[in-house]
Amino acid sequence: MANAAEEIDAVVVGAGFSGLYMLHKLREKGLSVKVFEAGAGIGGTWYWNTYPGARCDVESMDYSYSFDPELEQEWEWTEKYPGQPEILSYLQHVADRHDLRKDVILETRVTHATFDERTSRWTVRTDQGHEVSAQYCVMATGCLSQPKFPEVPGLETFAGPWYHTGLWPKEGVDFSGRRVGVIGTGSSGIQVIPFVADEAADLTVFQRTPNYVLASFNGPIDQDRVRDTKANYPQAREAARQSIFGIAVDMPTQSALEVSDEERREVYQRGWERGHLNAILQAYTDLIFNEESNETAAAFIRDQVHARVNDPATAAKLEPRGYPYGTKRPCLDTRYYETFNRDNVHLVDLREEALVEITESGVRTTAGDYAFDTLVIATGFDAMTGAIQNIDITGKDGVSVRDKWQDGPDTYLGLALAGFPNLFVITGPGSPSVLSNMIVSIEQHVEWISDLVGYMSANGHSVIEAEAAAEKEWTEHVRAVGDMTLFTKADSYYIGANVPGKARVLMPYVGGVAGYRQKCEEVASAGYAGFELK
Ligand code: FAD
Ligand code: N01
Repeated sequence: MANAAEEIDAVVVGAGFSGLYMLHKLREKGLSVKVFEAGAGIGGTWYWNTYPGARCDVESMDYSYSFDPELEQEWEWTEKYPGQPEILSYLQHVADRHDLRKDVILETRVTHATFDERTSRWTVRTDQGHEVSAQYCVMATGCLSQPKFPEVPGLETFAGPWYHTGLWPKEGVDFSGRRVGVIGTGSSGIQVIPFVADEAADLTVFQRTPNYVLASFNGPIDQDRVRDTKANYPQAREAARQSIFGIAVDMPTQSALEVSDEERREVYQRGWERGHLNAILQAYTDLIFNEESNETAAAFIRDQVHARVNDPATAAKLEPRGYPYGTKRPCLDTRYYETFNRDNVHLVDLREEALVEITESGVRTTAGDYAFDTLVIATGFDAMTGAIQNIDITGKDGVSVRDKWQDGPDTYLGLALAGFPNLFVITGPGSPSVLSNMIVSIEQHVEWISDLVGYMSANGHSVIEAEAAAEKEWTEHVRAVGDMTLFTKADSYYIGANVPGKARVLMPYVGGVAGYRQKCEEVASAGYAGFELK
């Protein structure tokens, strides 16, 4: 345990991709750093989400750090889309390679961070009794790290075991011979369901909103792709940085409505066969802006559901409808739809019979009771703001982040908050964040923050704070760009709709990774325009 009020240069909260790289970069600048991590291991998302089937849906060659050129040459990914164990062992390897573990304090949750206006330092306290005073405080707390539970009563009364996908037990779960209920059909649900179905005697899936699920065509990594990428990694990384979603794709030039039905279908079919998150979404210029265009892609995906599910009535329930394609996070699957062809798998449509409560014996809907031995809760996360608001963060004038964000998370560039000097957020609301390949966004934020720290010490500054006017202007820009798209048409976690009472505001910046990056670079080269430095 650290000494009381130990003085260090920086505290980083969280030891996932963000926190580990932030530690590395701040150390390079000569800072003393401590990382606090609530989990018993490093890895963040890839430490917590150990449910069977957990994997990434950005290709492994792209979902990896670019900062260590030797590492990206040496590391051998085995699959097109790596599974959770492989990503976790990659992160563990990075931590060992850069000797990061010695500054990470595990099983320790930060509870309070308080800015002292007299000393211009942050006092950070943990649930293990640490009290640390630091010049900088970086929230690397993750956008999808605060689990969210179903809003119906009774989970605590359920007699059998239950498991949230984001808090999965490390020893695994044996479903054999059990009657299992799964609530939720987002990315986590669609990944875990086929594996539960393999083992369970009987599986019932409770679906509220059907998702647009594309086939991943996952498999052993293509060695030609590995050779090509490794031969051109700097260019490939730069192409990702200069893209919209942090994944390089050929940019479309036409509207979906400019081409014939036949041509469009061929393009969607080719996109489908690539097994790639954005191959269809970025096939035309206007799929995310124009409902009529979007519907052409949505209809194509619905047809694929019918092609994969034998029972037409079940396929009809699984068809994504009622919101534009891409406005909730689309999914890539392995065997998801085919799972509904099994005799031991049943689908309950919660739009026909709403969830009422969880009982001692199972799940009650408006249509009746379902009995289970085990429940899997795949209801997602209080995304983007949940983990930050879970900490008592108090800035100038005693204002807390919780108060400040009551009507939505205002930030400057998704990186800083007016009234909270020397506090930074990695992939915060107002940055591309969850709408991007997050490793590209994480690296950009970490490097921007560490450059800023270098600039401050080179210029004799010790305090930096986002100006309220710059924050307001950026927040308005984020919302204005969002309003040009279809993103606000779906009840997604992007707009906070999955958490009752949360402000309904589009949180990630939809202006694209490349444009956003340019804006951050312009701010830095103008001597950190929009910030006050002291
Ligand atoms: P995290 O990995 O979430 O790490 C944050 C850490 O902070 C956690 O370990 C948490 O315990 C810790 N923490 C939070 N609050 C506190 C506190 N108060 N005190 C101490 N510690 C705290 N993104 C993609 O781009 N592509 C993908 O394919 C993809 N797949 C995903 C699959 C799953 C199952 C999930 C859940 C997310 C996925 N993501 C994906 C998003 C993923 O979260 C990011 O890619 C990335 O791993 C985030 O890294 P991070 O370090 O920012 O946050
Ligand atoms: O969470 P989600 P997730 N009653 O919010 C349902 C990343 N990720 O953990 O849509 C009944 O997407 C909810 O229904 P609805 C990725 O960024 C990536 O699956 O709100 N149902 C939905 O079906 C992803 O987007 C991978 O109507 C309730 C589900 O639960 C993010 O993490 C894998 C309910 C929640 O879906 C989160 O994914 C896993 C209620 N009260 C995660 N509350 C990859 O493949 C919620 N639901 C890369």
